[in-house]
Amino acid sequence: MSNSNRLRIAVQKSGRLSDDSIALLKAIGIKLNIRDRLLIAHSTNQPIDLLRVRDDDIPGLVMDGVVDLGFIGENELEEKMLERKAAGKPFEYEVLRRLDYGGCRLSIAVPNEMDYDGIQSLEGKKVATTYPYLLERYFKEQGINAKAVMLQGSVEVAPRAGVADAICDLVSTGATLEANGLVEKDVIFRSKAVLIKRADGELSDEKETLVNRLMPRVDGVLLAKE
Ligand code: PRT
Ligand code: ZN
Repeated sequence: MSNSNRLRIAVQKSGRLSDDSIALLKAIGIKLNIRDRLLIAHSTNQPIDLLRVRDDDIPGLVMDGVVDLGFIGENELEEKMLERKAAGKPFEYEVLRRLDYGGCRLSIAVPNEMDYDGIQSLEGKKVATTYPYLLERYFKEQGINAKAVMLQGSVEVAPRAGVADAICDLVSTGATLEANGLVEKDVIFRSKAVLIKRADGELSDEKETLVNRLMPRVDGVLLAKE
C-alpha cells in the first residue's frame, strides 16, 4: 500500500495452503509472529508483513497491487484471472516460482450410473462447479454446449440433489468422489501452489532487492526437498 516500505505478502489464513506457505517463509529465514485472529502478521527480522486472508481474495489483491506477493493455487489464480478479464479489471501477475505443495486436479466427474462416452455426453447438460470460467473455457475448446452451474460448496452432492447432471471439482485422492457415487472422467486443469508477484508496475528498489535476495533461498528449500 502507498506508504509502506515493507514487502506485503498475502497468504491463506486457514486452509490447505496455509501451513506449507508459512513453513516455506520460515524456512527461508523470515521470522514471523502470527497471532491467530489477526489479519496482519509482522516479520520480526525482515521488512515484511503478511496479510492473512481467504484464498479467493489473493489473486485480486495481487492484481490490484494491494500486496506485492501472494501464495495461491493455480486453479484459483486462473479462475480469478478469467473472471477479472471478463469484467474489465486488471488481471496481470507474474509467477515467481511453482511450488511443491497444493497439488490437485480440476476434473469433470459423473454419477456412476451415467452412460458416459466422452465429453460429448455432456451436450445440453448442467455441470455444477466452483470454477465456471475454467469449465466454460474447456467446453468452448471442446466445442460442447453445456452449462456451468455455479456452486460455492457441496458441489459433489449436486447430481444427487437434482441440481446438475455432473460436476467439475478439485480432486486429490478421489475419496470424496467415490463417497458420493461419482467417477472422475476428464481432467481439465492441473494445479499446484505458486508464488506470484504484482505486475502492475515496478516494486520499489528496496522491495525488489529483498525479493531478489529471497528467491535463491526459496530455490534452495525446494531443491533440498526433491
Ligand atoms: O477459506 P478459504 O476460502 O481460504 O479456503 P477454501 O476452502 O476455498 O480452500 P481450501 O483450503 O480447501 O483449498 C485451498 C487450495 O488447496 C485449493 O484452491 C487448491 O489449490 C488446493 N487443494 C489441493 C485442494 C485440494 N487439494 C482438495 N482436495 N482444494 C480442495 N480440495 C477439496 C476438493 O474440493 C474436494 O472437496 O478436497 C476434496 C477432494 O479431496 P479428495 O482427496 O477426496 O479427492
Ligand atoms: Zn476459498
